[in-house]
Amino acid sequence: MRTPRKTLAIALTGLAAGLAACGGDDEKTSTGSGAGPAAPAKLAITGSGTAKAPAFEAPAETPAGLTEISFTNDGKDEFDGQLVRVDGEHSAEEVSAELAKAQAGKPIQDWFQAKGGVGSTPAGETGSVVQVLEPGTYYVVGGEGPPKDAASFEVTGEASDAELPSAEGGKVGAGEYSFFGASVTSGAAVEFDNTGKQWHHFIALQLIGDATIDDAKKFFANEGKGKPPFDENKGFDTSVMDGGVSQVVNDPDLQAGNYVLVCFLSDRQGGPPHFTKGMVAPLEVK
Ligand SMILES: [Cu+2]
Repeated sequence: MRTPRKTLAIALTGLAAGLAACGGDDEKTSTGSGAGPAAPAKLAITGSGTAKAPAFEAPAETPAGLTEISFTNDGKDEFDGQLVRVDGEHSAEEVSAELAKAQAGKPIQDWFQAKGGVGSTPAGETGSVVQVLEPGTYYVVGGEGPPKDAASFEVTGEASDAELPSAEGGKVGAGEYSFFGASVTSGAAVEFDNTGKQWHHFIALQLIGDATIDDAKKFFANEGKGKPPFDENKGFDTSVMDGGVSQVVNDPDLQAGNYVLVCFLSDRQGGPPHFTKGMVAPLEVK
């Protein structure tokens, strides 16, 4: 099961990720042309170890364009496979330093871009998303602490104007500072679209019984003290997406019911977390 409680604790301090060193092997697993909606390229990322010290592997390169990104968690705990694109040349150590700032809610350098990837994935399971990848150098980060081994890869070729496939389960958007789209369908792919300029993530927590959005707002405003109005074992989260990033999540862990959607991130320039600025909203899963 996913553990939103853990996600909540991590997310309250910023990006749920850390990075210590660049490693990974050069095994190539990507295929496909990367252009056109009919045949997305495939990018397979794996994680191992623990949430506090995860290790990641990724192919050395993958073509730009429409890409199905899978993240297989061969580790012992649940953690995510977050993609970070760096503008220019930046070492794993520099990426790690920016992540630490993000966790502290401090201003982040422009070259550090959160580019989606796969959200929290239970040990032994695989999650996948479809995105349009732009060229550049990427790192895979995730978990709760500095990875034992991070992975980096190149997205090669020209920028693509490919579009995401339509998602049968519906679409949810995010901007400054609200969510758009109040209902999605369980058991189907869902699009998550950041139309804003800030980074956001989508965390959905299933409300218990008659609990309301106001109960959730009070809980978050009270820094998560007391009994949560949502089920700790029924939730879903995306990776962190900078402005303009969107993705189709192939099989989000959303069961029929009423959820609260929340973003715990602060602006890239720092400041209060977004749930204090309006990013707490209802989501009906049908
Ligand atoms: Cu946000």
